[in-house]
Amino acid sequence: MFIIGELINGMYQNIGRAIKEHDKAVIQKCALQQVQAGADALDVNCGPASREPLSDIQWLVETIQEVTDKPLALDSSKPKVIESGLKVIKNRPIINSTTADPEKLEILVALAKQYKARLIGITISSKGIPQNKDQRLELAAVIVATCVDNDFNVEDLYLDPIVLPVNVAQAQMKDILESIREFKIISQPSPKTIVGLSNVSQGSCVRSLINRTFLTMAVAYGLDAAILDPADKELMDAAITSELILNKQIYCDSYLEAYRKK
Ligand code: THG
Repeated sequence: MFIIGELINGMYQNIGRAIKEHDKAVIQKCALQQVQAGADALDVNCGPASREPLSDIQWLVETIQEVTDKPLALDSSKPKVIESGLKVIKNRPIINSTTADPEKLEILVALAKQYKARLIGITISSKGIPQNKDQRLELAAVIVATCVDNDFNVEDLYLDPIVLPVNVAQAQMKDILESIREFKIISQPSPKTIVGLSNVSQGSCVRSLINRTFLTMAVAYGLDAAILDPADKELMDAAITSELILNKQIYCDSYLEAYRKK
């Protein structure tokens, strides 16, 4: 499972303040904490309150790169902000994300090609968030087709069904899980799949349990990657154990420690 740490997001109060005050220590500590907890990559999101997202994202990228070489996922709904981050990124970038809107898709697939980035495609269009599996698949097919038409390697595409909070969209959870399985059969080779996990428990009070239960189920449906809180040790243990059960790792009594030492 490819883990992207979600904690460098201006939506968190401490991060929002650190961005505003250019407090490098807070960002660097958060980056290292996530890497030590097992993150393979770090999401970088200036948050909704950023007044200067074009320069804030560059400051974040440069600040994080001083302490880690892990890949960074530039998380913004604005292609201009992503492009700004791409200009200063040293390692292979991840673009988070494009929607299925043709205009946005063309711009971001072209940027992904230019910067040899991996690309996250979320199944949202100008009509909003889909309400069922068929709508998700339709949008996923649009994203895959645009990648193929532009010679962008589909194996570098991560499709995201957009996880909704279980407390408001309980009836959609099964469709979201099944979308993960069906995204994989849209093309050969298959695109990869990803979720923003914490969305599922927003507004609920037993967040950690809901997060790890959903993750475990999503892994069973073929999930390849997740944006999550790697500081949640029980969640990370569940992710590792899910893959063990699917025979993606060899069992030994100390498999958790063995995985963490990898
Ligand atoms: N898909 C993709 N990218 C994404 C998401 C997605 N990026 C953003 C988000 N969703 C994933 N990251 C988070 C980060 C934090 C939370 C949820 C998802 C979260 N935050 C607390 C809350 O809202 O309750 C904030 C707590 C605080 O303010 O301190 O839950 O789906 N591709």
